[in-house]
Amino acid sequence: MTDKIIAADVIVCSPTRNFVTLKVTTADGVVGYGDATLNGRELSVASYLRDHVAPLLIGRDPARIEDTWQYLYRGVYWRRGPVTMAAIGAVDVALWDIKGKTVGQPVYQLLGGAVRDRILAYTHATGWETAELIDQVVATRERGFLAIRAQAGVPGLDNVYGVHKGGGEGYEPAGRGVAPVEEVWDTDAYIRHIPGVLEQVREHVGPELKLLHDAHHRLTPQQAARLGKALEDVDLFWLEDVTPAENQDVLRLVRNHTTTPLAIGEVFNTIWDAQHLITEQLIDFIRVAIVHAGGISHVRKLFALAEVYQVRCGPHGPSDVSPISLGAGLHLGMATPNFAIQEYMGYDPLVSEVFPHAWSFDSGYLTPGDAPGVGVGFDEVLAARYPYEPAYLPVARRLDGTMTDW
Ligand code: EZ4
Ligand code: CO
Repeated sequence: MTDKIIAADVIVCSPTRNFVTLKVTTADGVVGYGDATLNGRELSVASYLRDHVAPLLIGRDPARIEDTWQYLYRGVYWRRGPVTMAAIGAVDVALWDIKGKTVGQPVYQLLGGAVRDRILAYTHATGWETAELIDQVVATRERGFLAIRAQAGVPGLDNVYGVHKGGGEGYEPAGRGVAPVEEVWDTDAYIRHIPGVLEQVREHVGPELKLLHDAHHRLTPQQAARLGKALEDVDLFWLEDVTPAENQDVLRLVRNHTTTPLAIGEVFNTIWDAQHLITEQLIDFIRVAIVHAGGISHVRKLFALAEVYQVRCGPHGPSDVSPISLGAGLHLGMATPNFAIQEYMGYDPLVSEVFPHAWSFDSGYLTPGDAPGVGVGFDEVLAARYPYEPAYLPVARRLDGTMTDW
């Protein structure tokens, strides 16, 4: 039996990039950690937690995880949205961490136990030119990856989503500074170029390697249908975020024209954002991350809904989802039958020093480890040496200057 919560502290740090961490402490000294990072809006979530949530946690029973979730979600008139749900997600993960540490079990054991031995992971390969991309895909496969997301430059464009211009690994879209970088984007040029690139990658690596691609919300329904069709021979594991998913019915048009599997959901915050896409079977993979959709308690329900409709789970896992959320997602993945793959961009070594973790990557697969709780720590002293620095995702304009989806 754990004593009541006596402290809930929010720490914003920037070891190479910004992270928001919630630290919940119980009267008998058990500490749970949750991730509340929302790229480019970190301080909003920190304020939501500090000013509105932390005072409500003091004196609560940390064992009542679902009740606390309901209290923070249903008990507040203004619901949903990324800021609110990231804050609730951080509390939820911290309480699962405390429960696991209290009973001396890794969280996946509390979720019903393992349904698999390890979790397939994919990472990113990028190349401005096709030859460079092929080199990177091959080098990434040599690091053990069995599934790789391939993104390429587009002739005529200076910036392309997912492509690190310096070459090689380490694509990080958020740029430091008080305002976002502005990029110029042309979907027509992208669609003309990318099928040929991905065909060459497939030809080079052979049929077995799982290849993925992210269109990052930039196509019209018709363009999406056409791209999906053009990529069928590439045999993608998935094509991600073809259209901005607020307008969900358009996926029916895309579906009717292509068998390329569709993945969506990294910007979703609740089960209700994905309900229609899942029950209408308009997607093949749901991509919500633990941190952005209310934590383990809520994402577990979403994944269970997906299971009913043969939609599989492939959560968002960029470097702006902290090692705490990645760990929490791996525990859920171990216990979720319809979990397919985890995105794993990896972290700068400094990030792993600030967040020492029991989870690990080996030969294409991630495992959460058997440390009690989530199994990710937080070195507050080291973190304090890297204070918050403003940083933002880019914005994009079309060739004629109108704003478009980045
Ligand atoms: O743009 O994490 O699939 N991965 C992605 C990411 C997102 C960033 C946003 O913060 O689309 O690169
Ligand atoms: Co994406």
